[in-house]
Amino acid sequence: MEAIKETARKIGNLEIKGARNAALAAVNAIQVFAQQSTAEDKTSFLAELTQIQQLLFNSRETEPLMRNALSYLIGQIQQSSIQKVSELCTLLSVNADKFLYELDASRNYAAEIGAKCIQHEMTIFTHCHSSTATLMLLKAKQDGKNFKVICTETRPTLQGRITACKLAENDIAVTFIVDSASRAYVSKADFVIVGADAITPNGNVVNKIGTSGLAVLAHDVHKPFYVISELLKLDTTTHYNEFENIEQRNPDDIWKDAPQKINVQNPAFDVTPSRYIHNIICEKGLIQPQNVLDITRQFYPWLF
Ligand code: RUB
Repeated sequence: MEAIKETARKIGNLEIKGARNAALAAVNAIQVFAQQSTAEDKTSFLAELTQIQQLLFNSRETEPLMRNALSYLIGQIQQSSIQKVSELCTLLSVNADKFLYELDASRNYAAEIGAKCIQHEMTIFTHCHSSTATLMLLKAKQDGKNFKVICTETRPTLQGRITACKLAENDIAVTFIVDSASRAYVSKADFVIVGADAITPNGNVVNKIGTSGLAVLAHDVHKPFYVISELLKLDTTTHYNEFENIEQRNPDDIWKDAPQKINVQNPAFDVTPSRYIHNIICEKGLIQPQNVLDITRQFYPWLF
């Protein structure tokens, strides 16, 4: 349980960043836990898994990929006719490996499809650090495309630097700007690409704070705004128009020791309405955001 608490702590305090990395860490943690479980029967094994699931869920509010991954793995244990704990542990481990393999394949497909949207001499604008959007840019480079990227620093925790360094290491020309310079630079770009933390059933996208403003800017200057994401970031808990919970982070990230009378707020994410999103680039191709629910239901029926 200590290792699980440590993973939850790292996800919560952003030592582990990004939706995908949080999900991978959570799946790895539950896999390791299962191998060490001392539960004597299926009921107590499931009780342990539920406790772990809650701990990890609570580490980050806005991470449906992590929630979907854990719910899938625990659901498979619940539905299994196996009773012996050692066999259930093997089942969980095998399913976790398979899940991670398929998640990787989904990200690769999406990145390959996205890379095809990049033409020679284009300028692409991105925000924050999405491992999926970065992979798409790297694949375009591997395909021999010559293009430039404009990247925001992404206040307050500056994940844009991770993106900029990864691109520069791979000889992609990168221009780094403060977030407030975005308006001038979006108009120089051919399109905007961002990742996603969550997609709601009506096709809205939750991503790093500042994303929705960029989408409105892109719309204003008639530039396509794309989101790249695995379909498993769909958040079915917002199915009946409930609002996505937006994680509030530590105000110290913005202004450490601010005068007490100042109310410093640090929302981690914002919601981009589907009407501003040109396409979601996912493992099944370029889709209209409004179709995300039907397509996800078709390929991942277990999510519903
Ligand atoms: C990261 C962020 C990323 C998404 C998608 O924010 O908003 O765009 O998580 O990333 P934070 P990926 O660093 O605060 O978690 O494509 O890697 O899943």
